Amino acid sequence: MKNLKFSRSDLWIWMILTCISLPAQLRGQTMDEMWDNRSTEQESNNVQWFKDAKFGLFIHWGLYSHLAGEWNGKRYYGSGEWIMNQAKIPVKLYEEAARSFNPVNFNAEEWAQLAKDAGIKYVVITAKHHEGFAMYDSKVSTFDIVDATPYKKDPMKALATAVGKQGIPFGFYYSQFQDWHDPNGGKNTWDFDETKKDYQKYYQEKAIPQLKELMTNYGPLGIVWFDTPGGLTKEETQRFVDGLRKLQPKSLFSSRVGHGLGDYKDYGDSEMPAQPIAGAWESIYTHNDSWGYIKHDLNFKTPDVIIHLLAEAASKGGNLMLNVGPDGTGRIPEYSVQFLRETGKWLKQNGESIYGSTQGLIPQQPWGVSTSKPGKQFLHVWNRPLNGKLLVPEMDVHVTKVYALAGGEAVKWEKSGKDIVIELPIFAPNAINTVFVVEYTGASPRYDEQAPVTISSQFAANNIYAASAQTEGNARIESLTYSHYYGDWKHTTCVVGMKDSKTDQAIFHVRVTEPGDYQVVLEYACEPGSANQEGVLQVEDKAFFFRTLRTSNFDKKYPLPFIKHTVATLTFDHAGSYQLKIKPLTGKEELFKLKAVLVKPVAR
Ligand code: JFZ
Repeated sequence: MKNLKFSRSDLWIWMILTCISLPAQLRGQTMDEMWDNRSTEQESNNVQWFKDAKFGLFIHWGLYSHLAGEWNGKRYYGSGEWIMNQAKIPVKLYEEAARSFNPVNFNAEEWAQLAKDAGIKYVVITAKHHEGFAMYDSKVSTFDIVDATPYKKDPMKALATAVGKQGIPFGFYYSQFQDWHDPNGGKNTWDFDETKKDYQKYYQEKAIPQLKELMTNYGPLGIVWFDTPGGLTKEETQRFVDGLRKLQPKSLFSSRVGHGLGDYKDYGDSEMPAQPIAGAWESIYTHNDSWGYIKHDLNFKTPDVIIHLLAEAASKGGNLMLNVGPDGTGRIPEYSVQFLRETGKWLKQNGESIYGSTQGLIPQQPWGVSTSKPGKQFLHVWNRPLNGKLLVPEMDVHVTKVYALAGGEAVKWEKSGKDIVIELPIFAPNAINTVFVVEYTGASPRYDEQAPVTISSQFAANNIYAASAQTEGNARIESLTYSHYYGDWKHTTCVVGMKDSKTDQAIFHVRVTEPGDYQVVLEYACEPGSANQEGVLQVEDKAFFFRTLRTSNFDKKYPLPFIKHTVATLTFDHAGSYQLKIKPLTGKEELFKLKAVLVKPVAR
């Protein structure tokens, strides 16, 4: 450890922490406690800029980027920033890797310009990830980019300055508990004995002093993005937060500071809530499948996927923070640069429908999603109805005009009962997301969580997602988490727990806009122990029987494959409301994990 000059605030913060009495190892949080997914207890009073920002850029850049997903000639998959853990690389060897980390291609102004061009409204970069390596000039540890590498400069200082010049709020990610380099940091079980660790020593001698450096020496921070909390009780976390807040009172702390003490809520990695969520929250997504750079991970989300994710998050009242993983030379991958720029072009024309918006007034429709501003409803259309008539259901307002956001061309519309029907102009069928604006006067209609799901013959498929189910008995809606490789988390919301034919069922309330013949497809995962069980789909007085087909066991360390199983061809005799009821008939095990019901018009 370097000789530390202690200022009054250092001592003050340590005084707070030294009153902590219990041995650290008695305080370890469980994995579930660590992934604090509860909403935060209080919303900071300066969170409005964050709620309006909508689109952030996450940057995972560390010594792991230099390893690029390879170690000792072996390729690793999943989260590149976890390679030290995955390969159980001893600290000594990991320190040696730093000697060849020299990001000479890093250009802070280029990164800041890319953020600007992409329509990014805040930037968060990893100052110290779980590997324990500081990407900035730390006086607390020599395991940092200035002392341990030939680069010898502080890229965080350059980036904070360049991003600030673009007028974009800047923040640091800091892993406050996991530190695989420090003998008292969390979760290095291959070099150190977890039972002998003194987490408080780690907080007092590394985490707190480094956070103090970051919150003192890099200008105003919009965000401090904590991650994987551990080793502290709620009271200790409160003191930790109170101590740090003194340094940057306006900075927002992510919910992963732990114990619900953040200023806004972060969802799990690459997780989107199924329904609109009140308050300030953020969905974070990798651009490919890894946060940190992996040279052989080229599964980059294309601009349409990015723009749909952004619109979906905004339609539910939240933000999307999309990650890029620069390589060990300091270059952001070319596809990330290109696809971010294309997203920025879309935002240049349609940003009014995203920035400063709030959740949509109607749930997701077969054509897309909606976002709101006072007196305006923005319709994000990415599935064009075959007949060119866009149904905006149950939007009972006094419409004053309807127009295309890009270009402002007025479009024909009519009121039909409580619905609005818009004559869509011809627009490029491959348009990623065409936004139409419905301007209206009078009170905004309330969002109806129970609104029926629209089924229309004008779309090749109408998706009824599990989150819209009314569940009875043991049936419940759950977000299932799983990965493909390692730490590359995926989440799917399903109806689970249906096993008792007498009590359990999922009911989907739908509104069919055109009578006719349709096929019903159940999309589900089915464990081998649940296979070959009978279930039934009931629509009015008709019953459609099916027997479950096995997919695989559910294990969060492996992919969770879903099957699309056509169980019925049926006729809706009239337009209007129906209930689709799904329940188990025979068997004692859970019927299946139902992801969605797809209703497809019979093509003629
Ligand atoms: C953490 C890190 O371990 C990971 O490397 C990356 O930095 C990511 C953004 O954050 O991973 C997590 C943290 C929380 C959850 C899942 C993965 N969670 O709450 O489910």
